[in-house]
Amino acid sequence: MRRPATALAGLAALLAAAVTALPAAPAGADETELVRNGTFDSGTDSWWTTPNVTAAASEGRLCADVPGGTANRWDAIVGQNDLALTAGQTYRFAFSASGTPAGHVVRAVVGLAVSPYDTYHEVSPQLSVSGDTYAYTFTAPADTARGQVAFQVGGSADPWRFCLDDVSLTGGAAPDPYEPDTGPRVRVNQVGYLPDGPKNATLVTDATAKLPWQLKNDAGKTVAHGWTVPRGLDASSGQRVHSIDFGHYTRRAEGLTLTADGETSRPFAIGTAAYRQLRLDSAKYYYTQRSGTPIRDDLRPGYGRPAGHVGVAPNQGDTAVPCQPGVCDYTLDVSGGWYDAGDHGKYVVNGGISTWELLSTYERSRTARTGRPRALGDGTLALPESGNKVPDILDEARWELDFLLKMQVPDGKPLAGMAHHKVHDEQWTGLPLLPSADPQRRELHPPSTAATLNLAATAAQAARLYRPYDRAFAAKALTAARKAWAAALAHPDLLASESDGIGGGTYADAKVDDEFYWAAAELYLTTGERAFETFVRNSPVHTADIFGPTGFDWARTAAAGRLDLATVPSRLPGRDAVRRSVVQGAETYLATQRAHPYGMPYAPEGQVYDWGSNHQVLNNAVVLATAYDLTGRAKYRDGALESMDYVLGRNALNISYVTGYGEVSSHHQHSRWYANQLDPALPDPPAGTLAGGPNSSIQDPFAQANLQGCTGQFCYIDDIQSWSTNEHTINWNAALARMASFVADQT
Ligand code: 9MR
Repeated sequence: MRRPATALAGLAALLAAAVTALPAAPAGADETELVRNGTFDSGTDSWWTTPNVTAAASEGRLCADVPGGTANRWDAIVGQNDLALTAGQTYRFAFSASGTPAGHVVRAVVGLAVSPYDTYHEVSPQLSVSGDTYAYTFTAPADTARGQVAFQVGGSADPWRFCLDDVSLTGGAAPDPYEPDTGPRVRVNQVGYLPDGPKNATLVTDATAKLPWQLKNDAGKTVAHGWTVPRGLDASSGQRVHSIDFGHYTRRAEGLTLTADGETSRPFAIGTAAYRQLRLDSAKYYYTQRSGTPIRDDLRPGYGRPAGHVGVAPNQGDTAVPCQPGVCDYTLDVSGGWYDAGDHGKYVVNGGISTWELLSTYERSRTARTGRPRALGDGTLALPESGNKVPDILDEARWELDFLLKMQVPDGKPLAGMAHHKVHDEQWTGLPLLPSADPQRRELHPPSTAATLNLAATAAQAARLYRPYDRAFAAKALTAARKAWAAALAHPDLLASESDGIGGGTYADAKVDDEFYWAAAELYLTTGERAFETFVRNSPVHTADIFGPTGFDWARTAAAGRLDLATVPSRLPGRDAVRRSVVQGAETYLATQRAHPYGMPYAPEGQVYDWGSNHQVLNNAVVLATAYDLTGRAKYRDGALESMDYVLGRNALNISYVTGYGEVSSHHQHSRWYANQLDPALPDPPAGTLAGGPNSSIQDPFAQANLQGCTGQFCYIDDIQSWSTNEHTINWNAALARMASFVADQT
């Protein structure tokens, strides 16, 4: 029997349909069948559909006529609600399905029928006309009486016919514990080592005595050999390991491998080409994150898509966005900018540090001895603006800067000069969802001091860097920066709310003395004015030890100011002490790295890895790289280079965290539009996309189901559902771009 049609479509229909009595079966009892009438022997009893789907029993199956012309998978659904699931219990989920004509995809989901619609397990097989049987096991991450199986069949331009049979969900299935496939026990930088750079690897072994190793060329001939160094138990992985140093071998080659303890590493190169490409790819990442413009397929083959959030239905933004109720009485055109990550949100806090790190990549190319300003110059990144005689890296950063300026509260309005903290959807949207297909209402969130200072800092930095190319823009940016600075001084404690996290991330930051310091530093470096100098020198942040284990990020921005004060020419009194403080910070990271058998300059207290730990590793490497720029001492350069090894494969999981780099690399990053894992018609993230990486707090249900009890480096899973370990973001990729550029400059 078909459930009576509800008025709402999409997610709302899931909610509306979740109103029948609870089943009597005890939650998660062994081998209990939870699905009612899964064989359709009593017609379509217990099953519901969205109003646009016509379903009926046909030859002992359920067959549904699915309309064409819907945008999202969840715009057409066949489902069953009120399934009781038990946290930690393993379930077997099985069904048979067919699709006519061939090639259609069903997104089969077990998850919550009610907000926040968490997905506990999902698959998206492509259906055949004759039909196939599918079976999976998964572990429920939470207790619920409001579980659901849903077969999402929307998103097709043309109508088609979907048939379903033998749907089953049974508890008590044999647990299927997640075991990462970590491949050979010899762990290397799968991308490569610089000919004259350090070359280190890690061997996982229980052997207590040193072991021989061989470096082999692509013909299998040994070209170098030596002995491992036993390192004992590694706290970051819980493994027993040895380290291998083959730095004395300096000949360029492809397809090298390292053999020890009967295992042979994944292949790698000694050379430089990959880093020149990584410099470009990590920066090209930003074009495909652009909002407010179509992504041109001729510039990014396979990635073309319509403009997102330009006021064209079903989008409700971003050309005239209202505030959250009660926050303001105006609308703003905040179109443009980059999407923050795999979501459709745009955040000034985080946009700021991301822009800074790209701009600082460019600025370093002009101030550092090994810098090469033309490497990211005009014509290097295949942008729509390429050929305009402005360095491409500045063109790309400008896309975000223009957005940041639009987020400033207009003159004459309350809090004029402050910046709205963020703009995003009213509710979280599901995956996959192209930006242009997002139907949610967009809202501006209250201005915050942190956002205002992010704007002040980056606009001030922009004012000095764009001046040779666009004087009018440089002047506009400086005016906005001064205005933001004055507004922040007048409202020094408008903090974004920790609880404002519906439909978008909070990016709440309770401590803004570091943002004040950073903004003052950028304003000083651009203007040389006494007031900013005084603010910088009087700030306790100026002399504080800011290079701790977890370094810097969107919330801890003091280093952005400190690194720029150390490297950008100025007459700052006491500048030598500033430079020394950066070198001291680098010494700390060097010490961490030397003690670390995986060569990481990152060892958080208790091995509690941060959200986005990969970029923490890279930002600590930025401090090492800057110490090299300041002193010319090789040990800092080598420390910075060795830090890349971890991110590119010398790690406990034997994975390169950069898409398309290394034999095995992350490619299922959480994203609404690089959602190939869920929809074969969509691409994986582009080459050069950094995954967030191990996160000990595993906040998402998928990671919780698979990684419970994980140690440090193991708290990662390359699955699109794991938003807390495997997202990609503009701030993380900025750290990669900054380091890729440094490494490429050492060639
Ligand atoms: O990277 C952010 C991390 O440091 C925070 O702890 C977390 C919770 O606020 O949010 C992360 O940022 C996410 C943002 O809020 C929304 N877009 C995706 C970001 C990466 O997951």
